[in-house]
Amino acid sequence: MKANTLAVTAFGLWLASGAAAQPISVTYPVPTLDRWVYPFGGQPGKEYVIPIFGAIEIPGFDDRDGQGLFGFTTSAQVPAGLPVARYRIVSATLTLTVAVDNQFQYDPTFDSFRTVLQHSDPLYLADADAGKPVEVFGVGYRNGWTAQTFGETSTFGGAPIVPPSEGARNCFSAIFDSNGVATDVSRQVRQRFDVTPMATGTIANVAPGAWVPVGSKVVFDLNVCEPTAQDYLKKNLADGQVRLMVSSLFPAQGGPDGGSGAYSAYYTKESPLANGNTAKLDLVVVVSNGADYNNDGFINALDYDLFASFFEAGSPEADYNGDCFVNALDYDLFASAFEQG
Ligand SMILES: [Ca+2]
Ligand SMILES: [Ca+2]
Ligand SMILES: [Ca+2]
Ligand SMILES: [Ca+2]
Repeated sequence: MKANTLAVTAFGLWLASGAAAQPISVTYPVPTLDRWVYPFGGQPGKEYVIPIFGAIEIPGFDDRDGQGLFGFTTSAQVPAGLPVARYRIVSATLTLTVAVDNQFQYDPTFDSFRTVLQHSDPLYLADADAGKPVEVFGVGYRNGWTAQTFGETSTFGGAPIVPPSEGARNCFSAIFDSNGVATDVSRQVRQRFDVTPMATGTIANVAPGAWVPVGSKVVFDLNVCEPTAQDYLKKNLADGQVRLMVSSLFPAQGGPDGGSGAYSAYYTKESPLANGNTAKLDLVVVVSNGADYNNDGFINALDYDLFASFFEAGSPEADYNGDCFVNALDYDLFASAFEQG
């Protein structure tokens, strides 16, 4: 009986404090998995470092050749399994630590695929700044693999388009359409299209074009305002894990100047030197109760009034779909959820 009384009291307090869902901040200092996605990795998932590089227009290899998969299990702090519309990502930041000293030049800005074509190619465009950006994407899968089945040590790929490994990777850097369908961008140079990543890595205290010291933090502040990125991350939270793929067109082979050993590499959780230097994810998310906007357990006029007051104020609490704008689309989505009860 006493337990019941306590429960009723707690519920009463919760009722009295009914308010819009508040953002929660979570830091994941160590990934659940980190994995070099490279066809010739000897011990997938167990590497001490993950080198990120390209094999530009080299038959048998993807342009984005050495990629890095980073995963973080989120379900203990952010409840999984809810309808995706219940999640809103306010910010998401991946941080990696550079494991090699002065081995690549810092480029914090977009480079077209045209900058890594051969000089003789009619589409070739000179790179306006030294280095290539290091970029982060959502993760796509092929050959029946999914985020649920592909693990840290799973096999790299299936049957290649061109042997030994072109177009074959089981998980890849991807862009997504409005339905969440993934396109592999690993062969974007030979397929001739530019891509917009979720983020480009930035480094404090290193000037663009400078060689990057070991231990530098590369920070990827994900563009959560971009709807396909927001949707990807919502689905990830509903699945209970956030997975990101880091890749770059730094040419280890190929490219206009034949490639070089100038590319970046990052510590993994397996590295003896990784203490405090593993991949880290910082999230700020809102988990709402849908149309029960004041979280009092009922859907009624109080919810409509609360949403409308935020909407009229143009406040972020009324950004129902998480695209960083408060507009008629949000009103429609809320109204639809409200009507469905
Ligand atoms: Ca690992
Ligand atoms: Ca550049
Ligand atoms: Ca309510
Ligand atoms: Ca919106």
